[in-house]
Amino acid sequence: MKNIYFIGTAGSGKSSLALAFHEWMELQGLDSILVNLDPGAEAIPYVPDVDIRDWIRLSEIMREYALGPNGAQIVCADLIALNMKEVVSVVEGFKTNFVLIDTPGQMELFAFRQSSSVVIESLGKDDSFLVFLSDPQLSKTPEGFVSDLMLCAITHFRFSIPILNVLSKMDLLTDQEVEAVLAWSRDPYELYSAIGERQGTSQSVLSIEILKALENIGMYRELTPVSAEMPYGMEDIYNAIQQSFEGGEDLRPD
Ligand SMILES: Nc1nc2c(ncn2[C@@H]2O[C@H](COP(=O)(O)OP(=O)(O)O)[C@@H](O)[C@H]2O)c(=O)[nH]1
Ligand SMILES: [Mg+2]
Repeated sequence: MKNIYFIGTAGSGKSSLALAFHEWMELQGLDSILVNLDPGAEAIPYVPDVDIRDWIRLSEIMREYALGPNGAQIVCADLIALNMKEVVSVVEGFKTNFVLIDTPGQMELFAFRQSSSVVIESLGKDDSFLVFLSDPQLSKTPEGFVSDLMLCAITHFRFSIPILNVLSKMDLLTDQEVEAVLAWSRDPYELYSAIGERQGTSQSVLSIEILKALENIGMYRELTPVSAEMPYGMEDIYNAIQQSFEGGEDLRPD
């Protein structure tokens, strides 16, 4: 069983991409299940096979603990860990090869809470893979691109499991914008010069210094453009997962 986590900022397209990838896998004859880990999810674009809301619901926690939505989200994030034993036994009951995990809306609830380590350990850390979604509205400017690269690096640092950084919703950008973002991701000097064009601001100086640090720690990698809407890039996600687990061997039926 391989666990694929979809993680990114609120609205970056996690739920949509998890569904699009599930549908693509189905077409390839690959079995997978969809797991919703967001206790506060109100509208999900799919019917989850396993749903954390069967154990924990944001609205109920707000009532029970007399908390607002933000405080309740944090209590929920921590409660997920307490219920993981049961969640894992339900997931394992599916006897599937791929578990696609849609993480909570706000990425800090997953990336920055200790309970997410419990989630990952419970489902099996060695069999885990992260798909980090960069939001195109952020990544289309050079400084936004650096910020997204940092978020991805922080996520990688937190979990130390293999990670693929995708440019989500690429259909929302023009061809030129996609090309520019991909060029920055391929070649740091392209990004240096894009930032250089906005020279003089303290923000651009900071971006360059951060970029150098990211390069030094090996977090500078090519972005994979994807779109749940089109759909586009699903095969690239699959290949990255395969490469990470099997050294590239394809598990698809002939
Ligand atoms: N154009 C476009 N819109 C998308 C795509 N993926 C998601 N969206 C939209 O972006 C919004 C947020 O998507 P969602 O999957 O709920 O994001 P999440 O909060 O990260 O789970 C929704 O309105 C989606 O319809 C995509 O590939 N292309
Ligand atoms: Mg979602």
